[in-house]
Amino acid sequence: TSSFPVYTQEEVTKHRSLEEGVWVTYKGGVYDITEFVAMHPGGDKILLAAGGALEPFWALYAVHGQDHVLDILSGYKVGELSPEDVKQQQQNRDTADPYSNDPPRHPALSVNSLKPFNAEPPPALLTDNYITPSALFFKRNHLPVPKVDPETYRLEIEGLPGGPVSLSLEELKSRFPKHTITATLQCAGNRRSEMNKVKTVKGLNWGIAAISNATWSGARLRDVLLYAGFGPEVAAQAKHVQFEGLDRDVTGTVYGASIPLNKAINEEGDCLLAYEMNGEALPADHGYPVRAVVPGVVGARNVKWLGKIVVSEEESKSHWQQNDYKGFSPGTDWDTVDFKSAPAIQELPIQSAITQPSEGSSVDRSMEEVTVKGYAWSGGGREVVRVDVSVDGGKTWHVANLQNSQKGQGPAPSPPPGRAWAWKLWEIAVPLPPEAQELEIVCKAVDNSYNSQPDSVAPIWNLRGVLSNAWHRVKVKIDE
Ligand code: MTE
Ligand code: MO
Repeated sequence: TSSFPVYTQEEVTKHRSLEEGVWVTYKGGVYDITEFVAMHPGGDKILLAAGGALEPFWALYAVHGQDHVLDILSGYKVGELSPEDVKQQQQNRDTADPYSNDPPRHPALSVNSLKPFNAEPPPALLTDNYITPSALFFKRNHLPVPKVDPETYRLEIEGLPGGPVSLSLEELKSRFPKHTITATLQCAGNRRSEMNKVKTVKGLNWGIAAISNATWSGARLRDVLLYAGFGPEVAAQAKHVQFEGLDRDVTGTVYGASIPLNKAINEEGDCLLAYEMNGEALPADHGYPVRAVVPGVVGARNVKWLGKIVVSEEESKSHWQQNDYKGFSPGTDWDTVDFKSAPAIQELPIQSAITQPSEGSSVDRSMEEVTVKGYAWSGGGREVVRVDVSVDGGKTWHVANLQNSQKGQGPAPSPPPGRAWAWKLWEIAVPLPPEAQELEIVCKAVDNSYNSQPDSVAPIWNLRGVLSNAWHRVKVKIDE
């Protein structure tokens, strides 16, 4: 039994402003979060829940439903919700799960968050195939998967002199040549868990597999923009191409991002409005029926369930372009961070990681060598030219063998300069050092601009845990 007063929903509903107080309910409790909202810039999103239940919001942003948030909330408890109202809420909830349209997923995925769905494949599976099977491709959704009817789907294109243009899926497929590229997508938060070990960061705790490689087919973004009226007079003014998704939050805000105009319009940019992934229609989780594929650029700009393209002098105004997916100094904290002061991440830095063996596993001394496998990739179309592997923590190094195609198919021809969009898998057998009882396996990659990875995490730590690309290290025991 609790000592808190009991409130009806009607009473709670009266508190929905900073002046009247901001009350919310959560699991039958009533909370006065006025102080919390006033203290937290951006906490105003929570005002939308004011006077009502937090649950539908946490269903949308389940990643916030973490223990520390519950701890914070408990400090603001002022009462209990009346039992009749609790029952009513439960009934509403059962019929209003915004995630009820989400597709089934492969059980092998390791799930970081269910609602929205975020998951990565087990590292050892990741590098079994040069092309990641779509079911195992990492999935990064900020919102529920929208239901899109291919018959009524329209892609709107705005910001060009002839006025808005609207294309059906059929038109997108039939009016423009179909172009196919192999491109790796990587989330800005890949390997965030390693930053978390240095000092807590905000975001999904990704391991090393928020990266995958697929073939993508569709219309060239360039062809579609030219068709829609892009010309020299636009080029003189516009600087960005904005994308809007059809996925939306409870307030109707859609996912959005933008890329530089040059990347979108350049013949060698290879940007696609993709309707196929690995030779099949895009799966629901990957943007059915159409997504932007912006090769060499951070996952966040590869907008899924693409509904609108806007050619503009300005970047996307979306939260994810303006106030997220930016890098900062290790010295910048949540009190001092100014998101306006840093550019939005576009091209990603050089990256590599070890997928085999796994941390804490062991190798048998009688094997005499250890086989190490992994992936390497760089942003901006820069080609990985070398991967160095050490089994003694970085004292001595060996050069790994690079693979740029599916095994058994022979090496693919080298991509044209500046257009290496796909990762390389690598592998090497290193002799076991005679005296060692434990190995510290390390990898680092080099791209054709001779960019290399930093040796440790701390100097690149940042509060959002993005751009985590230090040498990857894995400790393995030797069984005598
Ligand atoms: N597009 C929409 N419409 N909504 C999203 O939540 N997530 C972005 C991007 N495009 C997202 C989106 C992010 S952060 C990443 S890393 C990639 O999609 C992930 O693509 P995938 O799920 O196909 O791997
Ligand atoms: Mo991402």
